Amino acid sequence: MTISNTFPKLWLTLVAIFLFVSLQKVSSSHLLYEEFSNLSPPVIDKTLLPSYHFRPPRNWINDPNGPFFYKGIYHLFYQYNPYGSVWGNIVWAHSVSTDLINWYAVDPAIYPSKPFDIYGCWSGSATVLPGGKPAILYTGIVDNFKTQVQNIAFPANLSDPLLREWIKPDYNPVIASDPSINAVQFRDPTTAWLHPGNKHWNIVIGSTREVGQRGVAVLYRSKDFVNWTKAKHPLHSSKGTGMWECPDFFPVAVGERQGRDTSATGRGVKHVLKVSLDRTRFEYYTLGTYYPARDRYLPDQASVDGSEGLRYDYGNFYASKTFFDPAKRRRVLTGWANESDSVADDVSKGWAGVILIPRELWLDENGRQLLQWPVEEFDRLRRNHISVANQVVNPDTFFRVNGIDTAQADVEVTFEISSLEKAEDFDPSYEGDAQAYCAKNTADVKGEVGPFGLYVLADSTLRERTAVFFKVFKHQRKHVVLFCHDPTRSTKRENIFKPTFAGFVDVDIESTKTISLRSLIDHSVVESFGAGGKTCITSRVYPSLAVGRDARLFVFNNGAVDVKVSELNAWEIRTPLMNRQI
Ligand code: DQQ
Repeated sequence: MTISNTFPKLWLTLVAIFLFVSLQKVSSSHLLYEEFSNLSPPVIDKTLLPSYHFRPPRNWINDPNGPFFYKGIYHLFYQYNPYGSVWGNIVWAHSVSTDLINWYAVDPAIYPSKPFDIYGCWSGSATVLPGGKPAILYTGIVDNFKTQVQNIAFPANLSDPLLREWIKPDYNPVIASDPSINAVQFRDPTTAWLHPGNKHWNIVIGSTREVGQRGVAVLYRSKDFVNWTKAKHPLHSSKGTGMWECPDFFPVAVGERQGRDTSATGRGVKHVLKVSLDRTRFEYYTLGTYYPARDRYLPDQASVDGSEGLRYDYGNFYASKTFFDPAKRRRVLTGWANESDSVADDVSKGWAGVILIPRELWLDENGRQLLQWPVEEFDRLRRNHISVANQVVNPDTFFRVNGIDTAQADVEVTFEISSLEKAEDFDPSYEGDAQAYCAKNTADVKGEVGPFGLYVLADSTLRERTAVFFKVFKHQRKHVVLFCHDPTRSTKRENIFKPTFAGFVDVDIESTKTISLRSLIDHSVVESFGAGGKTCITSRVYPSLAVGRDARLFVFNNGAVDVKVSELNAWEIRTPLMNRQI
């Protein structure tokens, strides 16, 4: 046996021993495994490493931070552990791109070095000030993790389009909590917007109040971006939702796909408030109206303001952030997907976490929800196209989509339902809880209209497969469409968390009888867009057979009525430039 053969095994044994004795602590929303936060394996296990989703070559990442566009370049920062593949030692790593798909890494922009951030540089946002100067507001951790403050940082050299160096002025922190705020639950400042009346800058910071477990978006304002004053009332708060992490507040155009600058207000826009719920690890958003005269945001009556509310993504998607892209006049959304394997797996594979494909985001013409779609630049990675047309999938059958490798692929398919007559009645006890329904009625449970959809990352025998599917029900003289990700058979490996995720799809299936699906498949990531981006779901899966060239794609129908694939287009996806250091 050679030394190089022995080394990884020794390493794994060490990891197992450490894990056994590990004491895990909770630091903010992230579990802190102190022993592992500085452990990096000698060799990275790339078997299931995503190829085209944004990641550094190794180690842990979480929240996307402060995306913005400057002098022709997109900047993306993210929470990064430079020393290990579990959460800890967090810095703002920094990458740059001209197309949001190919990325170069530059040195971390912000890292603990000053009394006002010595225990950590946590999430925050960027604002491009008039005249084009970007500013970052981020949360600094002080006082032995017991206090969170807000700091500012500016580029050292504005003539460098890569903005490699950032300066944290000594007058930081610019915002400290006051006695009315819980100092350990006070973080993640938003991008600022200009108040249309008094021209003050406004931001909100996520927090919570003990009484009523109220999630709070604390409002601050400033004339000069440096001196900030807390407003008397929060911009918004909601009972029973707990700590609001990573709030995001921005306008969307009514009746138009084009994005709006974060400071746009007034007629022709609605506002969106998104929060990430520390308690459930899901996000929700409301659509509503911003009243600048009262400094308040009020969600529309129809917009559920709590953990049952609308989500960008009903799967593994958290700590998201949008920015306005002035180059293409669009609002772009970035989000983080965590791993769902074990901590021991993450330590031994040497990497954890991905940023999902940036999505363009706009208001649905029905005004009831947002729509999302991968940014158009992503399509440039497509190669080796195959298509299928007008293929009927009879009940209890499936067929393989041949001709391309599908471990790294993009699939678009439109299903046509032969008849809705037989649709089952929807059990009202699942009303508002698509996920509970799909957890019980997985893709293998035979139905009437569906389940039908795709098996992705499947092996040739279908022992491993992740099902992405729809099911249609009757409900109060209408039809209800359910969209699910079922990874319960995604791997033969044990000790992998395989949560089923699901959402309802707001479509008029009676009149169209068709529904579309797009799935981006990337080794251990499945990111799906139902009905043109009305309902999105992301899952992390860890196949052991359906790996690399052995990964297959199938279309299936486990319902009792025919479904036709009116059109299916699939492409292999090229690996883009992914964070080469410059
Ligand atoms: N992650 C950051 C916090 C934020 C949390 C720390 C959300 O600022 O609240 O890494 O994932």
